[in-house]
Amino acid sequence: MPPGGHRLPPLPYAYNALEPYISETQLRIHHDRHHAAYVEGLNTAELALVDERARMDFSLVRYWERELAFNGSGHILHSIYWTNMSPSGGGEPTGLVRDHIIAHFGSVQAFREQFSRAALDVEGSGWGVLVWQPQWGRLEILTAWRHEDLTQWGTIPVLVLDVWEHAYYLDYQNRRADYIRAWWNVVNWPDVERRLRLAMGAQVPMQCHGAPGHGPMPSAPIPGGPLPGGSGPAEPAPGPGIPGLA
Ligand code: MN3
Repeated sequence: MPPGGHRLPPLPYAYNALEPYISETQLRIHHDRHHAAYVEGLNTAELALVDERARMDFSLVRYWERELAFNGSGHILHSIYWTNMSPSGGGEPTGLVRDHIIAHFGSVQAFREQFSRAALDVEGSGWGVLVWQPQWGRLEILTAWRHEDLTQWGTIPVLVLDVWEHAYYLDYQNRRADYIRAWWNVVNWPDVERRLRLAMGAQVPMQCHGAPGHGPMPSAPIPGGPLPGGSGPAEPAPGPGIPGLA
């Protein structure tokens, strides 16, 4: 992906496909205007930094780095948000997602309530985000202010909920709790599982074992391996180097 080459991904369903939970008008404005603006902002920031490097003039680098973080994170989170929803969504998580939710949160109900409350309590504009943290080898719930604040480095989002007012105001006005309750009816759990499987193949080395000049890897297991006793197909065993993604 060259700098400035980002494009708005099309919605994976019709604009009216998530009704009655999210209206056609709401979805159209959110995708075609808001998400498009983040893609444009990301491209602009990247090209501005290309220009600063060419001129060796970094006088505006603080501004463009902030634009890069904000718009890049906005583009990524919205792209995940669309695929995390489906007209045939809702219901309960199964298989690998269910196993890992229960392993870390105790129960699907406890997870759902923590996630809903975390999203509800985001001050102003932000997100509820379920992440896989390769460092710890488990799921975690984070929130984001705007798109990029309050995150934890190295995490990989697998389920995201946009709680900016632009995501729900036309349908729910200021009733964020009603929007969150409705949103569970369109959650695309198979997409969450697909993302979790891909995320579990990732490695984000925090320590220097195995790096050039630092000696061999310790024999301790690397986070991100299969959940003992979990259902579903076994994950590929993590090893040195970058594992192939399923
Ligand atoms: Mn949004």
